[in-house]
Amino acid sequence: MRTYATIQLLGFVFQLSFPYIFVFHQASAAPSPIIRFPGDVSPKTDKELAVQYLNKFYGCPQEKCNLFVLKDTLKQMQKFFKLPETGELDQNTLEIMKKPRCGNPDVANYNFFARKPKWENNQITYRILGYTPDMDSETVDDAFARAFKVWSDVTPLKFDRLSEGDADIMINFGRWEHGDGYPFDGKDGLLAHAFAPGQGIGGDSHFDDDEHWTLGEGQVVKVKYGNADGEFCKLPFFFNGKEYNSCTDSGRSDGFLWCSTTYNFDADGKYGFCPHELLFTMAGNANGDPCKFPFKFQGTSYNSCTTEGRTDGYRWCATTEDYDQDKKYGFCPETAMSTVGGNSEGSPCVFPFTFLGNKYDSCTSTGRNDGKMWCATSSNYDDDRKWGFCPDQGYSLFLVAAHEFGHALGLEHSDDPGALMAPIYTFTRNFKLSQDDVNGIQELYGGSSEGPGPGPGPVPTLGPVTPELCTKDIVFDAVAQIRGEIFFFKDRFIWRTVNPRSKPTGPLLVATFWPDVPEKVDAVYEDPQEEKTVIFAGNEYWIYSASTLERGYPKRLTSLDLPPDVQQVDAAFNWKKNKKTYIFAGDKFWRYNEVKRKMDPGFPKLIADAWNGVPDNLDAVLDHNGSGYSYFFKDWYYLKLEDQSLKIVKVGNVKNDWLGC
Ligand SMILES: [Ca+2]
Ligand SMILES: [Ca+2]
Ligand SMILES: [Ca+2]
Ligand SMILES: [Zn+2]
Ligand SMILES: [Zn+2]
Repeated sequence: MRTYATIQLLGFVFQLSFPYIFVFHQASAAPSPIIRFPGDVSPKTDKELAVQYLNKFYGCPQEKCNLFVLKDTLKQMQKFFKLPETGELDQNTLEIMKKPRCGNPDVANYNFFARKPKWENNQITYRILGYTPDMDSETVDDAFARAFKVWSDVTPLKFDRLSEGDADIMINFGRWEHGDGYPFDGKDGLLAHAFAPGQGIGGDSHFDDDEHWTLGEGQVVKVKYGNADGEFCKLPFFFNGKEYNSCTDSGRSDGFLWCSTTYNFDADGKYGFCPHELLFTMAGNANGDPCKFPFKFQGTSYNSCTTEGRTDGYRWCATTEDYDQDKKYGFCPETAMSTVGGNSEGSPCVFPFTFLGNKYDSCTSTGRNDGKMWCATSSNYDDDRKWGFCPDQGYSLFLVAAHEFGHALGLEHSDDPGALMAPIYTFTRNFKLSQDDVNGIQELYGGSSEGPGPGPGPVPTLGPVTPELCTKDIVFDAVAQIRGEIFFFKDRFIWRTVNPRSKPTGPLLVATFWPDVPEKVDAVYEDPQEEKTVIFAGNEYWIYSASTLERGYPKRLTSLDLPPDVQQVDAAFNWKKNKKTYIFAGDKFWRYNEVKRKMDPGFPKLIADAWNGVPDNLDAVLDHNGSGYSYFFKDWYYLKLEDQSLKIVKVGNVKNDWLGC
């Protein structure tokens, strides 16, 4: 049995010359049937999903919430999300209904918010009752503290953390029905919910522990021991000529998982061990001592962490050989390969595993119709039927908590897609509270006493304001026709329309469809060969099939044969006339052959030499399908070019002709 002391001793020995034999089992190429996984919520029909959604978030009465009768509720939902108000369950509407979101309703005066409740005192207390095993407790504490600070920065509110007794805002994690009659739903779907200010359950905030809680960009792993105790794994990291995306036992013979805390282990040598029950446990009553295997519990011997004896599904172990006698225990930390959801309560993946007779050496989406990656948690799924989802980017506990605390302070959902209080979860790297959120919270509690005082001149805005069409000229970052619809891009937002003569609907967030691209894009076009969306931002580009990012992207502009001094492009479009893609930057342009997947020779050329009267430094270019015209956008105006004659037939105002203002 390994103990704390031997781990420390072994910790510095890396056997770099360990020989490796990699065996890849190739799963059979035959298509696999879609199966029903035990413990998985059964795949609902679109109609069932919609009825449930409208009931839960729009107050559509349970028995009478029939889509044929209640078109109006659907229209209300479509209005809230800036979708065309068709009253039909169309693809755009379903796509939004399937997004991960907050469990609170979107319509006021329903369920949680009967009046306009607020806390009477500016001194508000909170208490963290439970922790997720996904991250260490300091990281969780810090995420909650930062989430409260989002609100105290713009109001006179002060938040004090209590470690015992009753606090105004009691914070906890839970699964499914967790004691308040508003059950969670397994991985994804509902992420969290919170109650409006008030006595008892008022202000309390609950987080679904079937989610993979992170800071939004993959597993957060704080290492133990090694020479970087307490630092975070740097994923991916580089070791012995290879990149690692998770903790590894490479270079070790004892099976302990480790990671580098800087990108280059070979150069820096900074490392620590990844959480493991043989290193430490969490909470419980054993001061974090490691598990002791085997241990005895109610007469049975256990060789791994177990959920026996608990109803909440958390994995635990004894920290002495005999639990029955010593009663010492702790909870098992998530390990590098811990699963999420499923029916294994976070047990790690077991590789290789057998599924429908095939062997798998890594996570797979085989057998599912939702594309989610999963693994078995025993060596044979067919016999044991134990499984879980593989860790992904996860949800940012900070962002979700900041949203929930907004409810706990009295805010309802906002229909401003740029607001923190919008109901759908969207990851953003550089979070800023939007002006809509600031206005909402200051209406309840007033401004920050430390903020800029009243003085002459306009009231300064504190957060980003979601742009509105028609109020003033918008210079678009990109315009593109994608799957038949015209999309207008501006910062984090898009507007879209099928008919170029009608007012586009929106705004929606770019991240709703293309979650990985930066908050400002430079150019977008659709590759007509494979109906893929190509998005440029800075010196990189992304390729999507529908909303799925192609493997290996983003890539550098140089991999499109653009010269390295092109750090950004202005516009790109695929010209229907010759099916070639044109990429514009400054006063030059290039022509890309989509079939040969390379740049045509003889480019760049000067825009002034080839495009009759088209200006340099364009904003966007669009070829409107089948119309025989291409459109060049520059500032507030656009040029309409006849494809055949290459003549500019019109110079028009973007606002009047495209935005229906
Ligand atoms: Ca409370
Ligand atoms: Ca959920
Ligand atoms: Ca542009
Ligand atoms: Zn919410
Ligand atoms: Zn709850």
